[in-house]
Amino acid sequence: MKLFSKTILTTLLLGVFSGSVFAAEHKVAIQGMAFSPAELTVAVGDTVVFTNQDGAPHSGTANDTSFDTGILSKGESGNITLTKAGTLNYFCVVHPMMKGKIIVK
Ligand SMILES: [Cu+2]
Repeated sequence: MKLFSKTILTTLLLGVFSGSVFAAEHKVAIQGMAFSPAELTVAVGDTVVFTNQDGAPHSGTANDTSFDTGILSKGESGNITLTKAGTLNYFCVVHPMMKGKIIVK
C-alpha cells in the first residue's frame, strides 16, 4: 500500500514537471462514417492524431479552419496541434454531416 502511494505521488509529480515539456498525444479514429471519440478534451499544446479506418476518404477540419488534417485515405493519419484554449467544432469536408468537437483547456 505504501509503495502504491509512492508510485502515485511520483506519477503526479512527474506529470506536473513534465507537463509543459511533453505534450500529450490523443487519438481520434474515423470509422463507420464517424469520429471516435466524437468529443475530446485536451490541453493547450497537445496533439491529436486522426486515423482514417474507413474505405471512404475523410478529413478532420475545424469549422473555423484553425486546423485541417487534409483528406485522409484508408489507413492514413493526420496530426494536428491545439495551440489555444477554446471549443473547436470540426467536420469532414467530404461528408459535412460528420461532426466532432475538441475542447482545449
Ligand atoms: Cu468523411
